[in-house]
Parts: sequence; C-alpha cells; structure tokens
Amino acid sequence: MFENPLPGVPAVESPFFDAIFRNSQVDEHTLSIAKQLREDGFAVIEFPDDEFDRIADEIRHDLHGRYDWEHWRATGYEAGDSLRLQDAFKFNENVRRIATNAKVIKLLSDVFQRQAWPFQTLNFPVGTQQHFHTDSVHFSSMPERFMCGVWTAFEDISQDAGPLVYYPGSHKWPIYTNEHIAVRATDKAKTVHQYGVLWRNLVEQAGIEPQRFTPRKGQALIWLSNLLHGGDKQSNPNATRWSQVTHYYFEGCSYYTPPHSDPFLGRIAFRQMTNICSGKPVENAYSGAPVPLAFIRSASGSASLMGRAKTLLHPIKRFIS
Ligand SMILES: O=C(O)CCC(=O)C(=O)O
Ligand SMILES: [Fe+2]
Repeated sequence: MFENPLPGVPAVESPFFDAIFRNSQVDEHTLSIAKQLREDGFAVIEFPDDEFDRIADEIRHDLHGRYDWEHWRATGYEAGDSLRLQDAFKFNENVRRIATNAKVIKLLSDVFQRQAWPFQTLNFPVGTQQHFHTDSVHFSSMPERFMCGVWTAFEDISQDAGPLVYYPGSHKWPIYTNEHIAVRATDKAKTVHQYGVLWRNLVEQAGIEPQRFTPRKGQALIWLSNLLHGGDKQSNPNATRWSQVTHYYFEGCSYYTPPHSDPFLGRIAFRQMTNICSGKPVENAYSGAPVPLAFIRSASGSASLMGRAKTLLHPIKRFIS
C-alpha cells in the first residue's frame, strides 16, 4: 500500500498523483475530473441535482428584489461594478442546497483526498466585470491550495453577458504572497494594486490567452485556488448572468488572508470560518493539531480575526481587455 509522503499537498496537485489515485477507490468520472483539474486548473460538470432547473428558477425569482438594479443601471454597469449577494444561504434554502450538495462535496473530497466543506456563497444576477485574480489571495490555507470554487450557471450564458474568464494552466504557477512582491500588510492600498500588476505581468510573460465559460443552464465550473480567473466585460447592458459561486475549504488546515499577513513579522490574518453544512466554526489546525487560540489572537493583532469569510481585497474594477 502506497503511503503518501506529502499529505499536505492536495492529491490533485501532488507529484504523487498517479500513485495516490492508483490506490484509491474513486470512480472513472471522478478520476477524469481530477485529471482535468490537474492539467488545466478547471473542470466542467453537470450540476448533480435532479431538480436543478426548478431550484435555479426559484433562486432567481426569490433573490431578484434584493439587488439594487436601479443604481447598477445608472452608474454601476459603466463603472465595472457588479451586483452580488454574499452568503444568501443564511436565508435561502435553495442557495444552501446548492452549496451543500453532497455529490459535489464528495467529488471535491475525493479529488483533494481531504474532506471539503463550503464556507461562502455569492449569487450574481449579472456579470462581475472583475479583474482576474487567484482566489488564494482572498482565501488561502496553510498548507496552501486547499480551497476551490464551484461556479454554477442558473441560465444559459452568452458571450455578451460578461462570462467567467480564466487562464488555463495558470494554477501551476507558484503562489505569490507579500514577500514576493515586496509589500507589507500595513500598506493596504499598495498591496492591492501590486497584486493586480503582478497578475497582468504574469499573463503577458506567459503569453497565454483567457478562455470564456459560456455554459448552458445547469453546467458548473470547478476551479483550483491558484487559477487566474475573473469576469469578462459585459458588452450587453441588458444581459443577465444568473449564477452562484460556492467557495470550499478542506479540513485540517489553517485559514488566512495572505495580503493582510506578514508571517515573518509575526502577523497572520487568521480567519474564523464556519462550515455551511454543520453551521459550526472550524478550528484552525497545523500539521494535525489545533492552533492555540491565544496564538491566533496575538498573531491576528491589528489584522483582526475575521468573524466570517469576506472578500477582503476590493475587487479591482477593471475588466479584461
Ligand atoms: O463570477 C465571476 O465573474 C468571478 C467570481 C469570482 O471570482 C469568485 O467568486 O471567486
Ligand atoms: Fe475569484
């Protein structure tokens, strides 16, 4: 029996991928998704819920009145803003149902070979026009890469609606944090700006082109934490792009926000996360044991312990040109 010498690397991104999956019980479909994620950083699935169509329609109907459409049409659209509703699972059972879908959670857990749990939902009725970024900047883990997103289409999505864009293969690049771009957490404005500069340069240097996700209703795209992705320019102001993203972490990690952290200055912006399935807080852990609360408090210091997952960096309002 193969004993994985790197349990702190997601199986899907491990140098021991072949040996891990040769010995695992995963089915053909799961293995094929794992291979696509490993190679491209993303994979497309049919959302595994027999009642998906009805649920998607109900969510659209129920959330419609919660967005400030008037303001968005007047100024938001031109400014590259989006309409978004964070953590609607707290009051909408269908949003919760999508986020806690047991088949999706099993798929992710099999692919990473660690238990997945959802921690945040975002519901979008229109394109986000959000600058491309890696989610590992917003939601990181120690060890790194134990996070992913599942983006699900609630309607057929066309090119003019500002679809999701992503750079296949970019997940294989290193994860860059403050020390690499020579900034400190205390210098917030500069930090945000410099990550954007880095991403643009990385893409240019690699000479890779983005792909666009123009799915049918019910298709979902899974991305790995370091895949560069964002929202394309919405060229048709009347188009909608109803969708839900659920972000997942995996158990046995510490959860933190790198741009707000300088570990070598003793500052770590820990997050106190809640598992949407259980409604319970999840302990920050390191190599098999919990991180003491006193340490979390002192390391978080001015970075302040996050009570819940939030998008901490203001999305950079610049669409992909
Ligand atoms: O839907 C989009 O345009 C991007 C969403 C995104 O980046 C995220 O949820 O992590
Ligand atoms: Fe993202």
